[in-house]
Amino acid sequence: MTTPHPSLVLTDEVAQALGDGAPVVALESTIISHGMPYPQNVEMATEVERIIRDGGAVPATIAVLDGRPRIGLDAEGLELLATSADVTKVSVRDLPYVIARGSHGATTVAATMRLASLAGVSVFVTGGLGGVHRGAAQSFDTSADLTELSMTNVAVVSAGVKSILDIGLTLETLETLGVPVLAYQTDEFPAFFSRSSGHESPLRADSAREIADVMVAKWDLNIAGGIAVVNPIPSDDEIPANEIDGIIDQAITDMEGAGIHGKEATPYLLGRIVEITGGASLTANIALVNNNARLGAQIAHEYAALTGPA
Ligand code: PSU
Ligand code: MN
Repeated sequence: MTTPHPSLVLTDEVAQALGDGAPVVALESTIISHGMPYPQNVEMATEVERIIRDGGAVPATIAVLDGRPRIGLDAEGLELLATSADVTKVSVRDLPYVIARGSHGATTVAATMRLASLAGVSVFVTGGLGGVHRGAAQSFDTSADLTELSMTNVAVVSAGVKSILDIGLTLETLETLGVPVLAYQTDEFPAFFSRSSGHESPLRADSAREIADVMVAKWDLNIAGGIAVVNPIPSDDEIPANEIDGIIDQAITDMEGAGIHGKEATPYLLGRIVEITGGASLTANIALVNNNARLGAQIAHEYAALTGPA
């Protein structure tokens, strides 16, 4: 096993599981603080941890509290992330700053991957990845999540990317960066709210064991970087592309009208979509995160079985 970096604060449960080589699943916190309204955010965070435990793995929600990177949180920590206005959105570039100032930060996919890797956690469950924004040829807005996937050895389970992004350009960029994209039990790359994006997935996997095999093969060859596992939202929960697309277009128009850009763009769009759909997008978002948690626990299980105890 990797000895966790000494600057990290692990819960006893996570430290014990990592020491035993038992399955651990990392979870991000931007989705809690900047991705969903209260109280659904803390309910989602609590439920996801329960699903991971039911799946026989230990959940490790990651954030920075009082300047300390935390690997695993208690109920009080989750509540603080869900309610406090003092929690900033933290991608990798922001980590040194919140740590140096002793403040609170909710970690994005990129920052969560980096801290998970420093702790020795190889599987991470989230809702949606960041990617290449529409209009990126002008704005250059490409999420640091993609850069991080190119260099940090963590498998990230998501429901794909939503069409607030340019899905085609996101897939092109992942190819350039050498990131395997494995669609779970489908040939198509999923579009978060909908199972269908119109883009074929580069690769497909039909079981958690097949995904764990790819993790082992990649890192055994010292090919640095993550693996994007994309798991389509369950059919019963999906919002069909033809319904959500117009809503997303509207949210982007509203964002441009409000002059919002940079790190505020994604949180604004997520919030606006919840407003326009009258909460339906939030229900779908929670369902897909839960679905990803079930798969993530299985992958962590298979990976631990292949890599053995410490
Ligand atoms: N997409 C979602 N929900 C989210 C995010 C993205 O559907 O909560 C969050 C994740 O934390 C992701 C971050 O890592 O937004 C990407 O932000 P940016 O585009 O600023 O890199
Ligand atoms: Mn951005």
